[in-house]
Amino acid sequence: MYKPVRCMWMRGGTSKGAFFIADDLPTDIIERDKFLLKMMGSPDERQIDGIGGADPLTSKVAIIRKSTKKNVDVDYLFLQVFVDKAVVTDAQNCGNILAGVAPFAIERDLISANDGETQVTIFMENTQQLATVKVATPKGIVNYQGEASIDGVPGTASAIPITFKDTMGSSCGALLPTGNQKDMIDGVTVTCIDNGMPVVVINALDMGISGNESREALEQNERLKKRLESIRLQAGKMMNLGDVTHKSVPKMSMVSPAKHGGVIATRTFIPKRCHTSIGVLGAVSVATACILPQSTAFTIANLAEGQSKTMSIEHPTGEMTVILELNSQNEPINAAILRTARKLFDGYVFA
Ligand code: NQM
Repeated sequence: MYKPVRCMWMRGGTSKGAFFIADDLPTDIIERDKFLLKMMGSPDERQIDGIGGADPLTSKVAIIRKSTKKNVDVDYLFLQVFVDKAVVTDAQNCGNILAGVAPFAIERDLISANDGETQVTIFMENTQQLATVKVATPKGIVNYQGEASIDGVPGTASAIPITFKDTMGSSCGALLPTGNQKDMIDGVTVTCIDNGMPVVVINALDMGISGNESREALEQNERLKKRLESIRLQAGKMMNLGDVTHKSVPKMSMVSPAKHGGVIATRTFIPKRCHTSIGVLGAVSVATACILPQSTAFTIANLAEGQSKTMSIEHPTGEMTVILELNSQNEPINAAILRTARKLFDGYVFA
């Protein structure tokens, strides 16, 4: 008999995932991961025997609990369920799935909502850092419909603004975990950076691509993928992430001059598939690389003056705007972005 577990399937930003209350899942991590693999249908490229969408961007899990921390509403643990491998990892955070956390917590009565708008403070367990999110809650009920649009998602929905605080060194312990703004790996100059997400930033030309290619074209480029993976495995060790063979970090972002008036253009491997857009915290890390004078991004980035920088990061399906606040030493102290989310299905998943 397969066991039913209460689950909400939600779109968060440009990703989709299964949202659970922590108490509804097995406490034993091996048992929990067995259940998650089974319910997603992994390992299988098609995830035919599960609810996963056969893409890393639609094979994600959020586990939420009411927080016991001071001034925090809920704790959020993100898990990436690999599509084609029996791997469930907490080695990365996810700023897209984060957009669904506050609506889910309100729907499940973990927190009470105001009449109008509700501000929710979320502790992100993966990186032990905080995010503050605002959700439209007329009459105390989550409103998913609205006029905000984000590239990579058709139509419009209610805006969910997110602010991240002090995300430097989220997983690697330092903004520049190698101690340098640039390093050389396999003869390629790279910037290893972590402002919320570990990312290796590389000039697209140095990888033999223009940076205008589609996701599909890049995923067919076997030579490129091999070179990226070789650099990634070495960068992982240099970034204090250890052996990253079975981890979904660091992300590999190839940058080129912006084509649509933005700051920079990106093509990002996460890390085996090419992202249809770019991850939220991935974009924050790339935006941060743009302001470091010796980074691989600096010379090609279109930067505006000022301590508050509105930075449009272009990607294969449009752009993502990151607002980066810098202190007087030009260090990023917080980052803001806009997302939307939608409840897609609520019920029980069987595994
Ligand atoms: O970087 C994909 C996504 C992500 C992660 C990935 C994300 C982030 O688009 O904060 O959102 O890079 O694996 O959901």
